[in-house]
Amino acid sequence: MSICVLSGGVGAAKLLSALSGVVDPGDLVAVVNIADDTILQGLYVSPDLDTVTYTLAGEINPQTGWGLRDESWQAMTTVERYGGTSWFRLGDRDLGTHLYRTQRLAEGAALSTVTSEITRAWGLEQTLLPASDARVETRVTVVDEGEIGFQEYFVRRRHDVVVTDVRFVGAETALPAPGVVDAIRTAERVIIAPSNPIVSIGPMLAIAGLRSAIVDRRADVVAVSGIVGGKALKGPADRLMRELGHEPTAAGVAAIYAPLAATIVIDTVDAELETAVAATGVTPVVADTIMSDPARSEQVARSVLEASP
Ligand code: FO1
Repeated sequence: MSICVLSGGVGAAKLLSALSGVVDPGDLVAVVNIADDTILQGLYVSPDLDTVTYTLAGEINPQTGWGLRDESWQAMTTVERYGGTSWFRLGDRDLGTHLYRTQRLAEGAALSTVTSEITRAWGLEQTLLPASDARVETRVTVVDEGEIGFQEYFVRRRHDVVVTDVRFVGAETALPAPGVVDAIRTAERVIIAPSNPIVSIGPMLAIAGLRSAIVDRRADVVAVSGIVGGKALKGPADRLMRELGHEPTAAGVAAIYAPLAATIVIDTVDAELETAVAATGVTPVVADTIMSDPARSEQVARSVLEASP
C-alpha cells in the first residue's frame, strides 16, 4: 500500500526523506508542485521537483536547501561577465539537470516522463509525479509594482514585498499528470506536507481533477502545519497568509485545508490552538514537527503516519 504526499520544496523533501526511513521508500509517491517552474538562461528549471530529487538522493546542498552539494559556479561567472541574468543562480552541477530536462521537453517528452528519467538516474526508489504535465505558473501581484513571476517575487525581491494577490495561470485547464489521481485514489494515506499552503500546495489544489481526488479521500488526508508558533518554518508563508486574509497560525492552515483533510498535525508549541483548530472541522494531533536532525525527523514521520484515524 502506498503513501501519497502532496509536496512543495524543502519542507516536503525533509518529510519524504524522514518517511523513507520508516516505510519502504518504494511505497512513497510524491505529487510535486510545478508552479514555481521558470525559464532562465533559456532553460526549464523545476525547483521543487529538483529539491525533492536531490534531497532523496542525498545530494542536496545543505547550505541552501536547493541545488546540489559540492557545487561550483563557473557558468554563472561567465553569464555575469556578459551582464546576463544572475539573480537566479544555477550551479555547474545543477545545470546538467536543466540542460537535460529542457532538451527532453523540446523533443516532446512530457514533464512526468522526464521526471521519471531523472529520478531513476539518481537511483530514487520513491516515485515523483509532477502535479501536471501542463504548464501552471504562479503569478504574484505586488504593491506598487503589479504582477510578477513567482521567482521574481521569491528570489529577486527576496519575498520582501507586500503581496495583494496570487494566481495560478493555466491551472483552470491543466489536468493532473498521469498517475496522480490514481496515486491519490489508491494510497493508504494521503499527506499534505508542511509546505506553503498558498504558493506550494495552493497551485496543485487549483487543478480541479487533483483537488477533487483529494476531497474524495478527505477522511484519510493528514495535513502537517508548516506554521509553528505563528511563523513559517521556512519562507514567506506566514506573511503571505496574513496579507491574503488568512490567520497566520496552525488554525489558519487548518481553515485552508478543512475541505480536504480530516486531520492536521500541529506542533507542540501550538498546543493551545487545539480548540481553534478543531473549530475549523479538522481534528488536531499535537506532535513535534521540527525536523532539525535525523532522529527528530524520524519521530515526526512516525507521528504523521500515526495521526490518521
Ligand atoms: N533560491 C534562491 O534564493 N536563489 C537562487 O539563486 C536560487 C536558484 C535556484 C536554482 C535551482 C533550483 O532548483 C532552485 C533555486 N532556488 C534559488 C530555490 C527556489 O527558487 C525556491 O526556494 C523555490 O522555488 C521555493 O520553493
